Amino acid sequence: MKSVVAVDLGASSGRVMLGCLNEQKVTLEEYHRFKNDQVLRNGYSCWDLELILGEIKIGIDKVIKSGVKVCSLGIDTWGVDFVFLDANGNELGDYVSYRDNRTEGMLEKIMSDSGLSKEEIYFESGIQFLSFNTIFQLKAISEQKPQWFGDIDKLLFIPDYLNYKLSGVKHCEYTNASTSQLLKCQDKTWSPKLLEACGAKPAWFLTPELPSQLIGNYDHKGTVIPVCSVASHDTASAVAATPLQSKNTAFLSSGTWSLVGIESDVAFADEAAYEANLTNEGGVEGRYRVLKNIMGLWLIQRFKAENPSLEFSDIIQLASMAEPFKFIVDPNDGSFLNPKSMTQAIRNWLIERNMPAPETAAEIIRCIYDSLVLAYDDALHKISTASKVQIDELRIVGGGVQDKFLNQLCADVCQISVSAEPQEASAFGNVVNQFIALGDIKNIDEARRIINFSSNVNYFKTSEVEGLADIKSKYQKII
Ligand code: ADP
Ligand code: LRH
Repeated sequence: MKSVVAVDLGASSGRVMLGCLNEQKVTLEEYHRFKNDQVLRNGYSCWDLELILGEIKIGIDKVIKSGVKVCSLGIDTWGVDFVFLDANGNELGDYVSYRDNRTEGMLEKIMSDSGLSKEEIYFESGIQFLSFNTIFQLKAISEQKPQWFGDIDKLLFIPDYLNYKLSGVKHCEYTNASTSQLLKCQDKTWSPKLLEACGAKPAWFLTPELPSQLIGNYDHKGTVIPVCSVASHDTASAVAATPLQSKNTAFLSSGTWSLVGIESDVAFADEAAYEANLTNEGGVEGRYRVLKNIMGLWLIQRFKAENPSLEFSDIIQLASMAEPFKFIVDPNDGSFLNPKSMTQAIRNWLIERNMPAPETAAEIIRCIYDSLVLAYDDALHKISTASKVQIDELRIVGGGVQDKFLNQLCADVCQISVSAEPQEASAFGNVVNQFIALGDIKNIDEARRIINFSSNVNYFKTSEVEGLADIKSKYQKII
């Protein structure tokens, strides 16, 4: 049996897991879990990276103390965010999170200053427009904090930065870098014109490299553990661990964000893909993750934070009691990205459009669930139309697989067969990427077979929803 440590940082929590490969079965054991809350620093919504690094070390320490021999460790995190280093390798500026509103209006500013059109940016990068992509964060800094640009030697994305803090090695991993909207989609190298458009210098960036590489060592009080660069975008690791049955199986990575998409050997970045705002993020083995970001269970998380007495089981029970499809919002509206109160944001969204608003907790929760699954259905249609790939099955992975009500609603509204598992998909993906680097698993196809064999898969068959066509056309009118 061989063991590796996977550090998986999601927007809601971080975990340190031990992954073991034993006779073609891979298992995960959680050693440490901690909350990941944003903090306000100098007026910015930031990640507490010092605390996160401390928690990662605590987790690794727990594994080492258990006496297990660890062959390597890997880190995956959310995308787009980064840290600047000066020539001495010291951090510059705050660790600002993608939920900070500093990027408002930056697409327009880039277009007017650089002369690039929205289409040109899309066709070059193949990446969907999300207000917080790295390209817009860099433009925001060049406008609002140009002094931060003065001393920059390197820009490291969060997982590369954490690897650097553990090993001292600066590296750039491709899947996370791809979320920046600064890479050329086809050749996977930095785009000089997109870098220039946001005021960044090519010298700040290291060459993006495919995952599954041992890059350095972490010396923990004399115990040396090799550091592996895995598919360091958490969604790339989650998709790597998704046992897709065929090219016609779509994935839904269901966590703080809901990422709905397909895996493809080719990118889709033409007119149709632009119209659908599809993204072509980097995947393992140089593949593409053709997907759409949906605001996801963040909506539930924020509602839950406002109602701390409610457990997830209470939330699911309340949802099942409320009248379905009575209140529907566009869950991807920017007003839900970081509102003070999610309840109020949902109510306001409807009131501002002269529509009746939910009153009770059950109605708010049901509104979130219904709106999310309608967004999944819309995304599946758009992806299928733009890629011309027929989608006949959906595999759900991530923390959301625990929500059987949501999985069933998804099968019913999308009218698609759903299978669900693994729950800790990003950690599994992280682990198998390491076993590939160590030579114990041949490739991702073999890894997926092992993961499927190791999981207790749940299946959700479609059932009929009364008036579904009308409900879907109502959704199309409001988005
Ligand atoms: P991330 O990695 O983005 O932090 P996760 O993949 O851990 O997110 O998923 C978190 C989500 O999983 C929560 O927001 C919640 O909706 C869902 N979840 C977590 N625990 C439960 C549970 N016991 N029952 C139902 N849903 C759950
Ligand atoms: C999910 C995720 C997603 C986006 C967002 C910023 O955790 O990585 O794929 O990139 O966070």
